[in-house]
Amino acid sequence: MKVYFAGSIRGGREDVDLYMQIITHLRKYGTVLTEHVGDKSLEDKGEKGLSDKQIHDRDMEWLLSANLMVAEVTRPSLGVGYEIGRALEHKKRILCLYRPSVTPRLSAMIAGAPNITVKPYETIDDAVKIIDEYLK
Ligand code: 6IA
Repeated sequence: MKVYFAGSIRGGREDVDLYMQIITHLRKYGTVLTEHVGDKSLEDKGEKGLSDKQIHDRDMEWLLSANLMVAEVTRPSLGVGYEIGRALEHKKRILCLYRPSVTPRLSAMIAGAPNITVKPYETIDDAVKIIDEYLK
């Protein structure tokens, strides 16, 4: 299985450690195409000098090849919202995870979208259980 993990980059990196923990769990199910989203030093590395267009086109190619999208949507990110919309358009399975203690009111365009599974959680243990249940 190929998993596309989406999490905020320019939207704010406060949750990067959590992203990596989720990615580590997702690896048990297959290849995570976007491990860099959980990489703390991504901003310093500057994604190996790729232009915004190169990043967009490469990520879209990965997204189209994925069987599943898992998005951590606690931190509002334009890029993550865009990726979710594109994944919906291509009828991908989409699981969105968010922490109500940080974001009590998730965007209606995510919370109210058809064909997206949206699950609140608080700890990494909760997230692991939700992912296992979803993929059972
Ligand atoms: O709007 P955002 O930057 O928060 O969007 C984050 C989402 O877009 C993630 O789920 C990624 O899949 C994708 N994305 C955005 N920027 C990048 C990137 N480098 N590399 C890979 N994927 C990206 C950004 C430049 C970096 C040096 C800060």
